[in-house]
Amino acid sequence: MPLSPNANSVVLQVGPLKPSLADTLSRDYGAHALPTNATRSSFLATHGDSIRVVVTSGRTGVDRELMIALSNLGAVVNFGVGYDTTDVEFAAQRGIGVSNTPDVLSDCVADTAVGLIIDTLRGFSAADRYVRAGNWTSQGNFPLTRKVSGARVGIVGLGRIGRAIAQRLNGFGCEIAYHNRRRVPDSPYRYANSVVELAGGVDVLVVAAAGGPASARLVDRVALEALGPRGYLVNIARGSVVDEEALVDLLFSGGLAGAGLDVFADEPNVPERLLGLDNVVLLPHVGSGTVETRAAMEALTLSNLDEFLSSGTLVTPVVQVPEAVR
Ligand code: 8YV
Repeated sequence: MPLSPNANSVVLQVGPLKPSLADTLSRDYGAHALPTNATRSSFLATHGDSIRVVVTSGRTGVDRELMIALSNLGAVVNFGVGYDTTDVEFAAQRGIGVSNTPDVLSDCVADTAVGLIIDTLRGFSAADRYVRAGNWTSQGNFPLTRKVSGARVGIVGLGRIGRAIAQRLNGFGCEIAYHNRRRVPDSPYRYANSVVELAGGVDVLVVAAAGGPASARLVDRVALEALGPRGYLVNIARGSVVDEEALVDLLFSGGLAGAGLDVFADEPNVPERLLGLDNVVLLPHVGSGTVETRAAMEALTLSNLDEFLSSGTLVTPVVQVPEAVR
């Protein structure tokens, strides 16, 4: 029997979610959805103290203010691997667990990175536009592009997704180097001590580092200048990791050869100046966006929710619920 929404429910949806997940939360858990309009404060005054778990996504997350308003919150269950919109430090201080959906999306996000590398270096999207505009018949052959196989690729962030990207690029005979907060002990790839050092020695710089305050503008103007006029930037992580203004300036002035971007600093807004550039491939944050992967992310989100409701713990925690409050 549909329970939506149950006055006694302890589950709260924050922000938009995959429709089937939102339906399940409302039907099977009687979940409330946090209003985004003027009724938000009265909703929080009425239900705030009874909510035990929030289900949200990387797009929305739970900030400090909302954690305070939900005085008995025990867990934030995040649909997505990235959780930079949730204040995890504050959650940890308050004994609130946080989970994400790692591993299940690494293949698709890595596939997207490789797709962007190929598209950006070979200019396939631009070539497609060329055909559609009738330029092949009126102007002749498309200009020559840049070879992918054997390219030198630098990966910023050698976590699960970074490693999956490297694994794929091995098949292209690419020379791979990386920079990471810490050197990865068992890694066969060359380690660079800084992003600038990495950028200075590669043809393509791929950003695969987690977002959040610690990585904000990690790829700064100096790093982009080190990548240089023959270098390409690919970002499948978070827009915040790159100095977007510097990126746009350099793409415009010829200071970079091109870029493949799935993520932006202020989604869904894309810097207007990029829209007219043919050496830039722009995607609307679709890295994990396949039927199979989104279903796996949904299943893992629900596993975390069920585990929290039944045992007070999380299956894939970023911050585990402390034993004292389970
Ligand atoms: C999703 C993502 O688009 O997992 C992430 O961190 O960025 C993507 O997989 C997003 O989380 C869905 O809201």
